[in-house]
Amino acid sequence: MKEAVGAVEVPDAGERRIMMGNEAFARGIWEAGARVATAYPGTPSTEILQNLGTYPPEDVHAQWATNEKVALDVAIGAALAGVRAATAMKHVGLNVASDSLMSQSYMGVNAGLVLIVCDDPGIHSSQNEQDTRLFGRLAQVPVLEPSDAQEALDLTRLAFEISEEFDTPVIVRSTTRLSHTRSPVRLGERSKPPERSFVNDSVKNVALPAHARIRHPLVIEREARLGEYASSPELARVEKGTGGLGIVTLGSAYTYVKEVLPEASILKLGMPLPLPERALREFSDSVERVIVVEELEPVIEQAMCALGLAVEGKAFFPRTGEFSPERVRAGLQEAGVLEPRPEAVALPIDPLPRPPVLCAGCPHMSSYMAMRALGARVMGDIGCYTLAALEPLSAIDSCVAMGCSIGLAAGVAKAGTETRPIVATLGDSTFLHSGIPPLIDAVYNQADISVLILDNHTVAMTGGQDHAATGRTLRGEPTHRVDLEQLVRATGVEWVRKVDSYDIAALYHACRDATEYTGVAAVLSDRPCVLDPVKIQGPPFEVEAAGCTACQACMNLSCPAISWTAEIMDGRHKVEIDPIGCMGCSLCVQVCPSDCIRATANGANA
Ligand SMILES: Cc1ncc(C[n+]2csc(CCOP(=O)(O)OP(=O)(O)O)c2C)c(N)n1
Repeated sequence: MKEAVGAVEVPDAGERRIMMGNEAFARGIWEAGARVATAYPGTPSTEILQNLGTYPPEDVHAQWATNEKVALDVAIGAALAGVRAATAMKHVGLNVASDSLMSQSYMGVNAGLVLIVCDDPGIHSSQNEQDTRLFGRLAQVPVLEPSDAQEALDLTRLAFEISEEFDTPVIVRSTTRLSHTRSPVRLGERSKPPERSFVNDSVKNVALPAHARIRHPLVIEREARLGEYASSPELARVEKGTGGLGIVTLGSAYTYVKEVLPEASILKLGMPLPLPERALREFSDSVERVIVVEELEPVIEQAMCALGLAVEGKAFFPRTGEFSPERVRAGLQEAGVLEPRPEAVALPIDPLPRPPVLCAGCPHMSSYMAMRALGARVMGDIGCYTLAALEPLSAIDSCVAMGCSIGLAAGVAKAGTETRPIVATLGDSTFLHSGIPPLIDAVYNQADISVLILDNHTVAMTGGQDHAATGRTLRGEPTHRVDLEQLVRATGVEWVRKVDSYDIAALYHACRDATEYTGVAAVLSDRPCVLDPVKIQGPPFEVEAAGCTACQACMNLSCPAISWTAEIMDGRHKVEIDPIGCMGCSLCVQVCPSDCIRATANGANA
């Protein structure tokens, strides 16, 4: 065992461990001898970098980036400078990083460069369920697709080898299911890749039109060689079964097929792109009927059709949502391959729906109370606060993708059709990620909007990571802290006010004044997230039932600690506060018109 800073241990080679997919990706990056790893958090990918941060810093430098493009650029720079480098992101993160990836594909690498991109079939915690394989095809780079944690480790290591051998960035595609489930893994040694240094090669390293014209044919030629490599038995594994049916599958879908149809002949693809044409043709020839079982888009199915191979797939399986053994079974039943099973006995359970809510004491609640009170047209953004779009706050009118709020607000303002005050709301991490260019744009183009930055000093949505305005690195070391107020002023915003998110009156007045200002005005609503670390202001509050008129003012905060009493008093349900859930933030006290919410007897809340 080797000690790492902030880490408990680095498990030895040869050990067998139960690992989450994301831990295995981290281990694979470390075992491959990578020296630089960088990411912007995003579910389901976040734990990869968090986990790498537990390996010795002298082995691998792990850091949070301000966004995915910056992360990829740092990794590209490290690879150009001669060390293996990795970046990890969620699927939509690749949209942000794609500008660099498209050119990097032409340039190739020096040392190995690997992108771990985690898709989210079923949209557990994302804004869409795009299929990263399509990006791989567009960028003409290889995509590897593991099925379990062992393959996550092994294929990550292999990805670095492929990257160097074929001079290309490599994508390893994961999904929520793989990233967040655990399976056994045999650990390996950390390899020592050959030492390299920066190679002076302008045609290769500088993306100029004249150079790109030379490089593009090489990319196409590389694609053909990679397709042949993808057909090798290690990456296109045939598992001979009985009968004339052949299933082509990959990723998590492979494990479901094995569960519901263990006797079928299977072609398991470890590297679906570039297309393993030879392996697909040979497999098709060896069976009577081919069905492709792939999550999301029919990438393999359509490619096989284009090769003129007889194939079925999405006629039986959906293009949306996450697969499961039940879904795969249902598809195979529809294809007439499996007999219908007797109806499952439904359990007599009717679980209460639990929609996601803001936490008790969440500092974002007051900001959206202020928005409602102002009757503002609110362009939202992506973070915990997107939940304010739901009842009872219902205070966000639109939200597209990270960093879009300010641009959307400016567009609404320029349309000239809106009579309400126009406000963009976004969190501190989102502002740093992609909110700065649109703020500069709004000032430059004299948009008449207000910008409300919800500064809770963390990336709460993905579990409380640090960023450039927290003053701490990924490994928790102190570093420069970006001053958001100064940053906002530097873009040219002259009207800026910073208020405590827990002071509803001050927040409301600041937002009202901002909306009355002509031009871009900014309010920083400032209060650390209650969960990072848990900050309990004081003992909980309670309601004096006699004074409660059930007016719902406190209910509208959407605080999960506030609910109706079960019993009826004076002819109505009254409000009660769960003393375990209450964080003592006092927001409900501030909005109660009857003044009937008090600190509990042993408390000292004011
Ligand atoms: C391009 C992209 N990258 C990452 C994510 C994952 N993600 C969603 S919101 C968010 C940031 C939230 O932080 P912040 O804006 O500070 O708001 P908070 O959740 O702390 O309230 C992240 C990283 C995403 N949805 N899209």
